[in-house]
Amino acid sequence: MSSIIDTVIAHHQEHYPQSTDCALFASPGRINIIGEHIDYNGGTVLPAAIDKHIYICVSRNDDGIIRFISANHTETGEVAINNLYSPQTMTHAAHTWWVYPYGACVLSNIEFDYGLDFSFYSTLPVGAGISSSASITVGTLYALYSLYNKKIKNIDLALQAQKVEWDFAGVNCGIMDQMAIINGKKDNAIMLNTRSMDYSFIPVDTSAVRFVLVNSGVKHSLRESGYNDRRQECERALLMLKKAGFAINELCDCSVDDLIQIQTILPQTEYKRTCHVITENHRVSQFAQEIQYYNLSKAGELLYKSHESLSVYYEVSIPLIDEMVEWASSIDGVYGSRLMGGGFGGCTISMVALYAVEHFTGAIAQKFKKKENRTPEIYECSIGDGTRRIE
Ligand code: GAF
Repeated sequence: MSSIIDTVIAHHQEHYPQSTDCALFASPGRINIIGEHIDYNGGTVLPAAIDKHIYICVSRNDDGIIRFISANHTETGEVAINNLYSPQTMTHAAHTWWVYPYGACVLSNIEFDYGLDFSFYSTLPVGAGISSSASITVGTLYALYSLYNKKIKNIDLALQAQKVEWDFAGVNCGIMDQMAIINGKKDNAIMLNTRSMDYSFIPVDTSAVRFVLVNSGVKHSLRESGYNDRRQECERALLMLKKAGFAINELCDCSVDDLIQIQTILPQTEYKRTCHVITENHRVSQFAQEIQYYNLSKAGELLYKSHESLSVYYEVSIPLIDEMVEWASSIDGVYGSRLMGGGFGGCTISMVALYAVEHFTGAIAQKFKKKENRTPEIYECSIGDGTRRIE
């Protein structure tokens, strides 16, 4: 840890040589073990924070300007504290990486009485579906509240970060990523009911299994992908079902048994989306049970089923990711594998027996290289703590 801290602080001081004292925060990315595209349908999801982070270093300045620089982007951003809300800045920021920390500054409602120099340093790959945007937003909000000594509940901070995505980045995302990032706990997944926002921790036995991500290298952007379309399709399906007499508030209020009737009501596209949502919600509770009793093969089967549903019914996969899941299923020691996150690219997540991790990474890389003529990035994830201050 200490070498990364030194690197991050050195990076900050190199760009802000006048800074004497800086506060340092770490905000993790997240994996989602199961429960995809149901966090905006009132479903229960099972994500976890991981040991890859965006580091946020911040120091005060006397020029009344908030600056954003990043080791991972050449473009820099700045805005005067007395001009934070200017429509020009909002429009300009919308297409830059610093839209997230900027949106966090605006929505935090903090009355800035001095400027701030922010620097970001990421060990989280961007566009891989491991939530770098939620990580930077939650991390910036956390840093701001900490600097200004303001108390905020984790849930309220998560909701503010979600609103940054909605209002500043144009992505109508659910609440899973923000809640996983702020509430993360080492070696535990978070079973989150996205309607009540209640959650409990589910221990993950890291001496038995590992979650391994393989990056397709196809960048996924929620803004440009069909993410918002999927959300609208679900909203349409919900309206139609309510009109047809279903006493429900969210699609996840329906049970798997309702699907026979639902098929007679909804047009094909809306039915397919609903079918994924309802069955995925059911799979999450099944998965939690199986994993609790160490039925790893049965739990893994549910991951394959989740993938099939995402691909066939929710239509958010791409041929390369379908192939990657297929390859994973042919490798010894793999319990299950599926597309992870919003889809249309990004990573697969595979649940692999600890003894087989090395074999898995070698074998999948070989298959990938043979097909794509390039070596994929592979991340062996440890489950870690949520956003925190480190110095
Ligand atoms: C993205 C979104 F940000 C989440 O809210 C969630 O909907 C996920 O895609 C799909 O499960 O990560």
